[in-house]
Amino acid sequence: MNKKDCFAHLIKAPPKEPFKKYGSGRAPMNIALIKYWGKRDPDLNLPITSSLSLSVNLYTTTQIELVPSSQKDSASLELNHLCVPESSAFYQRLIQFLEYVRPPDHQFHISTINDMPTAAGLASSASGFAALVLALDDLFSWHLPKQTLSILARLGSGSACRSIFPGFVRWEKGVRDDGLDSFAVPLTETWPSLCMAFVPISFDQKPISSSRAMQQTVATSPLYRAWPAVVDTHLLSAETAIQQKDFTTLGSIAEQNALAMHASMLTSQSPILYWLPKTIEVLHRVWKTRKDGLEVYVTMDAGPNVKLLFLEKDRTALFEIFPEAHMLT
Ligand code: 2P0
Repeated sequence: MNKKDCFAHLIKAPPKEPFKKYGSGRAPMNIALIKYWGKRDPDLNLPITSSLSLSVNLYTTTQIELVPSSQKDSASLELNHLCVPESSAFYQRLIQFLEYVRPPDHQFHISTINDMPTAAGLASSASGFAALVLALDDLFSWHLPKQTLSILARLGSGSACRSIFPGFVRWEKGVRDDGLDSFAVPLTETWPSLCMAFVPISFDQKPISSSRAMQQTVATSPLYRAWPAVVDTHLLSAETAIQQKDFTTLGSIAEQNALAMHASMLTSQSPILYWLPKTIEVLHRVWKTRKDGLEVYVTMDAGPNVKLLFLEKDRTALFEIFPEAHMLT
């Protein structure tokens, strides 16, 4: 099954007129505690391993409008009230996705507002595609189950399938070639005193997209061979730690998982290193803080920025050591 067949299978009947004029959707950004790194199918964004994330308090809100082609000859896209040029990768990626659902003789106008910087390693493609799918569900009155919306979001960007849900979310890798069993599932546990903060390092464009970086790591890193088994172990330990509210275990596992992911990319050909000198300074500050008795752990994604994990009781002390941090939860 290719992407087009997946859309046809999941949406069943094509949308029928009269359409609503507008649809809207809002979805949280998510940060993986156990990372998705590597695809078994790059077209359908099917992962090699399952992953586990926490949805945070930053959102993408998207409004989508359907306009007859007689009034508009191509789609238009606004991001944070600014027009996105048709030549940009962001425009192309979104519009390609929308082609699978565009009714004949109509064009879309999309307006999207991000709480967070775009393409800065503080991933907004996850909340972006999740909000877009929710807006389409509203526009076309599909009333699809969350599981199906999660699969549709995955077809836009892998990690977007997790942003359909709040709280802790596990993305089941699935085993089917068509990916119909690869979707996110929310965990029942909540942990209000668990905090995540963001330490900004750089908002420059990434040197290599996460999609390309994943492919290169899978194809060339000798360490990647160990990754699937490492993730299976980390997932089990992390979910047990969440159930038992065992912060030491959850923080240690999340930090080790992120470092293992970066180690696998560093050993790919050619090496991929998203970190900047300031990233390493923050890592050393975290490890010193922990040695001094304040329990804080890091996680990092495909970018130089650092996320901190800590408990609410340590928040004031933590912000004295990391005054540049911003709360995410
Ligand atoms: C994650 N990342 O689990 C991992 C950790 C980055 C590092 O998912 O190609 O934008 O759209 O499926 O989801 C970023 O990759 O990649 C990501 P595509 P995506 O959050």
